Amino acid sequence: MEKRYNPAKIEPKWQVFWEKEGLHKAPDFPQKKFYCLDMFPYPSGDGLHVGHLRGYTLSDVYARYKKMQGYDVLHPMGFDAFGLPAENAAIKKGIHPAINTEKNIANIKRQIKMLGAIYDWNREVITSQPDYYKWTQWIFLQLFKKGLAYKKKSLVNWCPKCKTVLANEQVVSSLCERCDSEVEKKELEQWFFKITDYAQRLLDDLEKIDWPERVKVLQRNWIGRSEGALLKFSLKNLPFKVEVFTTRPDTVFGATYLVLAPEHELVVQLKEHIKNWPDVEKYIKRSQRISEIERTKEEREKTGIILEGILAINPVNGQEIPVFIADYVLKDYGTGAIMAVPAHDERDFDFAAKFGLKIIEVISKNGKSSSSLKKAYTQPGILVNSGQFSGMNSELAKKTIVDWGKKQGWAEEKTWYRLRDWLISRQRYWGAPIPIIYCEKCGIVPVPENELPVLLPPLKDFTPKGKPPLATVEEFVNTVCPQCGGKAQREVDTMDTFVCSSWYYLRYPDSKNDEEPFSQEKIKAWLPVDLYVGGIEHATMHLLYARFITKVLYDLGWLHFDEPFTRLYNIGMIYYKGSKMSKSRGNVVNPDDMVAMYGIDTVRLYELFMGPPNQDCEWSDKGIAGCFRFLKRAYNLFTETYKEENQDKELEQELERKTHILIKEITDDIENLNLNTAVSSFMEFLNFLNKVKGKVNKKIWDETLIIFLRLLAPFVPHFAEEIYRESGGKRISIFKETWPQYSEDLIKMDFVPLLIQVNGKMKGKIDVRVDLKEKEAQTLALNYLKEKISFADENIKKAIFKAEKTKKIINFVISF
Ligand code: ANZ
Ligand code: ZN
Repeated sequence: MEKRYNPAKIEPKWQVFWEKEGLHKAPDFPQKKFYCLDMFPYPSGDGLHVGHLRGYTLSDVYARYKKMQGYDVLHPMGFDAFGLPAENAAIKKGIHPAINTEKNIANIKRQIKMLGAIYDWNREVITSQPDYYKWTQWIFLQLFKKGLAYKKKSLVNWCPKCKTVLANEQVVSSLCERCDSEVEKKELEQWFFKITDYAQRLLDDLEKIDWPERVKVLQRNWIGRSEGALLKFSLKNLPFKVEVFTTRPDTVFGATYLVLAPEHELVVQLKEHIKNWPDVEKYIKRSQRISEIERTKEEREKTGIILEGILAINPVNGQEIPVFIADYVLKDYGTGAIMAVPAHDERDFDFAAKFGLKIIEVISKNGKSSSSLKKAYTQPGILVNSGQFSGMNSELAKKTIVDWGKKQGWAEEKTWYRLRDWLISRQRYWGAPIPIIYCEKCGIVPVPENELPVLLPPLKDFTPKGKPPLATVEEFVNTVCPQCGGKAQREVDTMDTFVCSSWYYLRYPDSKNDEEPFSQEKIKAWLPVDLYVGGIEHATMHLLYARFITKVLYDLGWLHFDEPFTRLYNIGMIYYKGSKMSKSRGNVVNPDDMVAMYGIDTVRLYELFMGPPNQDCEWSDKGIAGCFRFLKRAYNLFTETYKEENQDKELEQELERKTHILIKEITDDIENLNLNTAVSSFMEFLNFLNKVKGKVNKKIWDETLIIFLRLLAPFVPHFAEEIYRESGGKRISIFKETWPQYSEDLIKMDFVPLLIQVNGKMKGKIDVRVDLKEKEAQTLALNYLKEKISFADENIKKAIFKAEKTKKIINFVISF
């Protein structure tokens, strides 16, 4: 064995060995399975920085730990290779996206392999390859057959200069991200997936899964369930009705005007009755240029225009009220029209104040009406100025008024979801072609499954030019109808890459299957995913789409489960020199450099040691050097020959106890993914070992080191393998050894439960050491709370800590 710790010699050697021995291969049919998944990267040209490796290190520790516990572990990796970033990068460089993507994949794969993680590369999936996107197209067809994929005209962002549709993310304060021209709205036919059919299930089933509460909150808000009512207002002397969606039917007596979205169909239908049409038309044009986010900002100055000559009738009291169009009302939410109640809605209040409209108070705190309102009162209360309903509590009035309106035919209950159908078509080149054919006789015809994949044609010029790039390839477009054999044309749009990534976790267990997307037996053997690790930025889109596609395939009988990811863990971001680490900010730490300097085991250890893995952390050059020193010292301890000096029986006992405490701490920390505290425990333990060195019997010493090494193995696998094998380990690899067990008896008095409370209410319990100090208790409890419930440090007023003999209690007093 080398005298000095020399990672440059050790690490490549074991990586080659593991690969040669096939130690990372997952069986097709496991005995006891654990599926550990990372969010796969998209092959960016910038390569990975140390921030990306944080999650991959964490999942690898967990996967290796599970392996040592006797599980068969599936830990796969792949590339999310289609999509805009890849295409834009390729356009910029003037390299074809296929070539550019391949090059980037090679580089990122090299970097990931550097980590020495137990990925089973035999199962790799690359979404831009035909053997994968064939099945993405197959999934599209399943949805199409079920009526869950449909085509509809929809308003999209259109850049008149680049002549292309832009995603919302490409519109920066209503300008095109690339050329800075004003973005317009244009109506185009688009493909959608009907995710709205699953809104309620997507909401309900959040209860079934072990996910961070903040992700659940984000999904709940994104789905946005609102309970309310549809109310119909007639127009005076006209055969039209305006239907509005409201969550506050209790305020209908205070509705003093109506507002339609500028794009509402009725506006054009009313054209000949609108006396100020030219001005109205101008306003409509202008509002088309403003993004939805802009339009709904609370603080934005309200704009709008009255529809002269049009009056609506409030069904509750027959009052005639004016009708406006205004851009704070959105076309795609509710019915695209509202009853405005300025006394109880802030936006309506601002609007009414600006246009001098009537403000009628109908809800008051105490049941007495006040002389003048200075701002909208949005709380519940008692009805006033509301005819026979005055005096009623507003919650009860919601139901009572709707029941009354139901009998008279102008009201009905309605639950509205903010979630919209998923727009999946892109007028772009670098994506999976949508497998649809248009026949003059038969209309929309799906490509037969046995003709998949519809191959993406090789294209030299794929820059967007006003029509989708695929429309320029005649051999691609012109085809025959699979139904009647007549002339037909192919769909020229491609799919959103989120479709590719919505099902990739189903492909890994059977990634080479050419007959089916996956065999059901292999899926039964491996899924659902037991642990899914990735960034919080995917809280809504990707994670919601994946849940949706899983549910659809479950309903179709392809899957035996309807939630894909049993446990989710979010990795925090890495900051460096004060800001988020990124190529564009120029503050990137390249893992290649770090590996050259310290070796990968040090990098791995530091990635974990930096701080709680689910929180943002600052990279520190000193910190990583400290981890390197730890490994050097540990290496010396493991490799030097042990000399027994004077034996101390008491120390021997203490060492044994401390070792068992360490086993428990590391096991619990890995289970809870508190890997930073695990690394601290290793460091403390090493200090203790150095203190007792020579004073304990060699047998005890050796046994202790064996345990220590096994506990370290998932964290620093090359280091552990080197020492294990070079000091005569019996098995082919330390990862074939078992995970150490602790004796409850030995550590009994060392752990007590820490009860975690918020405002006196129990929120959870964790085991902690008897000698835990107040500050550590606070940190541990805070981490726990952040993971389990949404919890912000700012709200903490104080923390009260109590240490008793058999338990400890920490109570956070918070205010909102
Ligand atoms: C009358 C009213 C009175 C309202 C009141 C609120 C307070 P959530 O909870 O987010 O679903 N609304 C409905 N459709 C809209 C649209 N297309 N664009 C903009 N606003 C719209 O919000 C529902 C409320 O948002 C509805 O209830 C409606 O205003 C408004 F004291 O109706 B309300
Ligand atoms: Zn046909």
